[in-house]
Amino acid sequence: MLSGTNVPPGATVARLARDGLANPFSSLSTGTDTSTPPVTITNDSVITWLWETNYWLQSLTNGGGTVTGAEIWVRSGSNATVEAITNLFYYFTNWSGDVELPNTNDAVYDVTMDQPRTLTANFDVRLAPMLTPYLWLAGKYPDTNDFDSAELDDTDGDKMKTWEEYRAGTDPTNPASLLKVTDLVILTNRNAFSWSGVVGRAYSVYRSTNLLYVWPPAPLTSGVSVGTDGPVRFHDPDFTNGPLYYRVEVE
Ligand SMILES: [Ca+2]
Repeated sequence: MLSGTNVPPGATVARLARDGLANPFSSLSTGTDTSTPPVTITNDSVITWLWETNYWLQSLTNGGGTVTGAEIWVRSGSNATVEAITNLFYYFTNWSGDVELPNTNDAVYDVTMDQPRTLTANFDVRLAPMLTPYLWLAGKYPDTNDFDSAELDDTDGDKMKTWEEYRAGTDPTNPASLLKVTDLVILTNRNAFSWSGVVGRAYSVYRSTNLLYVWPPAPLTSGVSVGTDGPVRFHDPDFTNGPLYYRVEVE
């Protein structure tokens, strides 16, 4: 910004540049409202400013974490350092976007600002061995930090391990919350039974005539879902005489 144009003798002019303006020729890499010293005009004068190119360093995040060192103007050709700060129960995976190779897997990352850059820090959730997120386990068991063991427990005694309850969408701290068959009806023209469904889960139903054999690879039906938590009713009109066994699986 130029103030004091068409100035009378004795007046002063000053160059002002505000960090964050869209003008890429600001000579300022940091700070706000910095200006050159005022210049006193005593006669007809020409003032030429030597603008230096600066590039904007932008950061984004994907997942659980933040970035420090970005959202600044950096003088062209200079290095900048950003750092990915990982939230609890997450881990940093890599940088993406306007990256320089290699080193995109290091949380502390130096880049040469020879162009505007937008860097995305990617984070992912930490998982126990059976793929239960630490974050979910921490919500259920706030008094432990041994989540690898916690997912193998059955703390509510309902015969479902914690990692199984995570996959089923049930509560591992509530013995009334579990995946189970809730009723079975044998009619003249079909078998029917229900199980406890959870929103956001999909179920497959298998049928076998003998538990000593492996379950058939193809389910009777799959992709069964519910709009609200509650019983899911399944009808099997194509049954044979003799014992039949059904299995419900969370996909
Ligand atoms: Ca339970």
